[in-house]
Amino acid sequence: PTPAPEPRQVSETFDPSRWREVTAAEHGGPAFTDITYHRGVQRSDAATGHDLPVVRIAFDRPEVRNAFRPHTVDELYRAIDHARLDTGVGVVLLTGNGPSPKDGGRSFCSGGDQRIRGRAGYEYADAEELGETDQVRTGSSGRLHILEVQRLIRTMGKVVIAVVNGWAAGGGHSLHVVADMSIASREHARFKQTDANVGSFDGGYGSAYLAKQVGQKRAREIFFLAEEYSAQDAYDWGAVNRVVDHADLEDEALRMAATIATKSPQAIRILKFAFNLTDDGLMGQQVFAGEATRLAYMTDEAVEGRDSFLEKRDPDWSRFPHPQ
Ligand code: S0N
Repeated sequence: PTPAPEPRQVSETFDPSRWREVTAAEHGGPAFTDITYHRGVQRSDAATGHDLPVVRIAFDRPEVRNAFRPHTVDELYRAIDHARLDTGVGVVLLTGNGPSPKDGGRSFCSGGDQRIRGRAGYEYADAEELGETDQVRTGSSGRLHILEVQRLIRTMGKVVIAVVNGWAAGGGHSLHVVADMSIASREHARFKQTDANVGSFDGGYGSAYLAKQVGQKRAREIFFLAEEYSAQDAYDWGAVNRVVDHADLEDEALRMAATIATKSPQAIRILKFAFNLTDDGLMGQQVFAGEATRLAYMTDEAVEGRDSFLEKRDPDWSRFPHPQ
């Protein structure tokens, strides 16, 4: 096969020799403008384009600290969902490109773009910003659908790692909270929950699930004081898994992804849902129980149930034991 061209350098932490761009033709939608989407490639096999089971999805609005507008969220949802549906992908790295060309500031994500926040949510700027699919999906101008992305991350049977290269603020902080794991740049990761500064609040995973991670008192402090804290603070409080040198951030994230890829996909999937279950209430039970149903479908007993219906006869369960 023709070797894929090396992708453009989208970020200072990005190594183009380890990634190929997932093209619009491949993900089946319009080309992304607010995010970048890459698939990991085996370094030694880069010429043959041998894919690794990991993708890198990054906010690409560094001039506004990677704040998201509705269009960004549409793209983010599409890319994550594409990775969810790809059975060759086991791990999603979620990060932010940068630094900012304006002032060199680094950011993972600074949450909702406050410039276009309206009274009913975040508003699409104009018809041009709306892709065809967006128009079908929205039907109205105001959106708060970052919460849909949170639920997608939560309910997909793959591991999502937040690679925090700079600011994680507001809704960006919430995305790191909802990710399965977080890895942070020692020098540049900064955490700040600004929701209450701007009269916007994540009363779901961003706050209540954060409290499960760092404890009630600390979570309330993070929201009520909205102070800045470092990667080391986040690590000490149990909110991030690893703190690494900025230059090693994506290398280490890829190493984590490669390790996860050596494990049983089914075990990882079911463990993720098991970890989620009690915090997600009946939805957690539904997702976990769906796995039980999926596994049951693989048994002769379930096949007998289906076949008996299709063959218009009573099922014969006599071959199947009643487990103790
Ligand atoms: C990130 C901060 C702390 C960085 O500070 P720093 O380094 O001093 O940079 P600035 O000079 O402040 O910023 C550089 C340029 O970037 C623009 N900018 C930064 N953040 C945003 C933003 N969120 N929206 C729009 N523009 C942004 C600055 O204006 C500046 O531009 P110029 O150069 O032109 O002056 C600092 O920037 C900061 O505090 N940012 C704001 C963080 C914030 O409050 N975010 C919003 C919080 N709320 C949400 O995210 C809600 C999201 C949501 O949809 C939601 C809804 C319901 C339930 C849950 C959620 C949820 O997900 O949370």
